[in-house]
Amino acid sequence: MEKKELIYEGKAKKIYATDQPGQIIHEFKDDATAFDGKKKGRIAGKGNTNAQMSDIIFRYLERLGIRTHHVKLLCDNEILTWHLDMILIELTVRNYAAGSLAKRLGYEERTQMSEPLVEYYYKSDDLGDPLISEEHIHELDLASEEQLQEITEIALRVNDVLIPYFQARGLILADFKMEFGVREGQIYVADEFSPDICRLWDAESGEIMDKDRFRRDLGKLEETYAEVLRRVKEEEHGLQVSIYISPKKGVLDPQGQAALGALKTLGFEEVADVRIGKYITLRLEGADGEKARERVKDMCEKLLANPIIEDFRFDVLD
Ligand code: AIR
Ligand code: ASP
Repeated sequence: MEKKELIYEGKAKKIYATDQPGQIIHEFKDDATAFDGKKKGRIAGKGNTNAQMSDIIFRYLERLGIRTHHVKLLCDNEILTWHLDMILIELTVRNYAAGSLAKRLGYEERTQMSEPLVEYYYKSDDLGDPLISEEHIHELDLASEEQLQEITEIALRVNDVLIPYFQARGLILADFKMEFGVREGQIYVADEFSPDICRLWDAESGEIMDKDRFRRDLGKLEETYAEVLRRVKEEEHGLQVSIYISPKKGVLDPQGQAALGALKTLGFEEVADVRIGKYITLRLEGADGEKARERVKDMCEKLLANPIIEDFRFDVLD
């Protein structure tokens, strides 16, 4: 595959044509900008992190049945993607208040949203990507009603799968931005998924692990991007298994009984039944699908649970 002429240069990426019909190359730059390009700088290694993280996350989303423009990683800072007709909407999903939302509505930073909050912005550098309503989208004819509904559903699904994904890597996904495009009548997730387009907070220390370090001059830029990539890469391979074990109904559960008694004493009279079990996580390497489920069942029956007195169930996620 041949890299051909430069089609477009943005703030953080260069886009090249290729000799493959309908496919383009995104070269991720180390350049960083913020506040509509007013603040400029460079973060060594950012291009590599963002290309490789996008590759890993887009492949993960694809495995869950979410269509993305991603084709493959070409080298440390380049990905090959499908060329899309871009929808000129930037959609954000926010689990916690931060950045422009905190400023605009007076939220204290890190206030948790009661449910994921979706916002739409008009993708226009000249206008500074302003916040827009569904009515604006309709009036500007940026997307049909069905397309708007579909991109909203995709973004919420991505949020649902990436919250636990980052949680398993010790990171809280506070918010993110998504872009979309159309190819052969279908909607695809576009752009990238990296610390440039989302907010990630360390689950233990609360430390900021994304581009806010640049926006707010917090330092440790290279280290932070490298650390996020390290965490994403570390857990890339294999299947994530969650196993839930609880005492069978009717089996004596002294711990549960003790907790029930103690809860009632503390004034939680509404508690009628407590059963205390355990939660086990495993990662399987070199395993796949149905076979993996059989093996996990076997592990539960032979060792992890006691099938005579305990029930178990499990989820296997790739
Ligand atoms: N974002 C929005 N426009 C460009 C970017 N990168 C991302 C931010 C943040 C989320 O969208 O990185 O994760 C919300 O940004 P803001 O500035 O509206 O609070
Ligand atoms: N990259 C965008 C800009 O330069 C927005 C941001 O990430 O803050 O304005």
